[in-house]
Amino acid sequence: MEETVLKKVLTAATAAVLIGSLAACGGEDSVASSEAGGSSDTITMGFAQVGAESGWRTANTKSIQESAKAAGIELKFSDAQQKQENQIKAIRSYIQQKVDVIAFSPVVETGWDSVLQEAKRAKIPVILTDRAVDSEDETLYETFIGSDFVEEGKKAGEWLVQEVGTAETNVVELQGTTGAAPANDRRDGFEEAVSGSPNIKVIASQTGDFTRSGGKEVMEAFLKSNPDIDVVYAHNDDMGLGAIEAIEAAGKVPGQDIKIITVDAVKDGMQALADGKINFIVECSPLLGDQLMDAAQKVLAGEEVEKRIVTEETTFTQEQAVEALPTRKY
Ligand code: GYE
Repeated sequence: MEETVLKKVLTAATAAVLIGSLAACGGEDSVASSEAGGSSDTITMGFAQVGAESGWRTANTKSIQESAKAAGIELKFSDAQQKQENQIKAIRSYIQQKVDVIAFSPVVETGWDSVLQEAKRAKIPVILTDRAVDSEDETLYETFIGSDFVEEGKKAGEWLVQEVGTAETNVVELQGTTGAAPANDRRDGFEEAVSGSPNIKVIASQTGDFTRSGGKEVMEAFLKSNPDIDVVYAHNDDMGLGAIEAIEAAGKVPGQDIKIITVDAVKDGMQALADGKINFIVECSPLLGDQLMDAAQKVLAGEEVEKRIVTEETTFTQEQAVEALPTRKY
């Protein structure tokens, strides 16, 4: 093919890709609508998401987008790629755009006061979903909708205490993102539950950043330096799934040679539980969209909302996972 012809073909192909991606941007699940600020009776919500680090997060994003659409709320959505500075930037831009309400899931617990004060000064109410901030000033947000992560950690620890009885048990812990509420609380709840069992020892603990690749990498290192691992406690399914890969690569059988406890109960985790590779999962529901839209509508109508809305959740054994899988929504 002649050079000029090739160039033309390539230009046409690039244009097609560009048009395709622009069309995708304007699609139904789109980030923003074109109407900044929304019309007077349409609520506009700016939502600053943590990232796309896990199956849980994907399900959570989908829930928020679907619920916004169903409630007729215009959603401006941003993904912070697990970086606090990106979330702060997104919140500032929502303030500038004068959205009606800001919602976000804070990647870490600390360091939010000044941006939340900016929102307050601009009279834009803020709703926290999924993760908490540790601010002492509770007037900086309207409500916090999400799970009780300490309780989740306790359920994981209580199952282990029951399971191993008095047997000497070495646990390695794959922690969530350093400084994140679910990482801090799931660690604390678990520690509390096993504190009366001196036979259960957490021999190593490190962050895997809530990702599958992080869980795999940390588990590989744990396996190299600790020959006697009995149990993995992973703060989410994805890190547990990464650990399974590392355990199998080391020639051991996950679920048998090394038992695995995780949190979340997303589809892939539940499948591994049903297959016998994970031993116990504590549920953490990502379906927070409806409650969030409901709270936003109430706040903007001047109605009372509870300062803390706790998500209901359960736990799953291998047998329960087999039963629950066919009707699982996420
Ligand atoms: O458990 C994990 C995700 O904040 C509860 O974040 C959420 C956690 C969830 O990455 O999978």
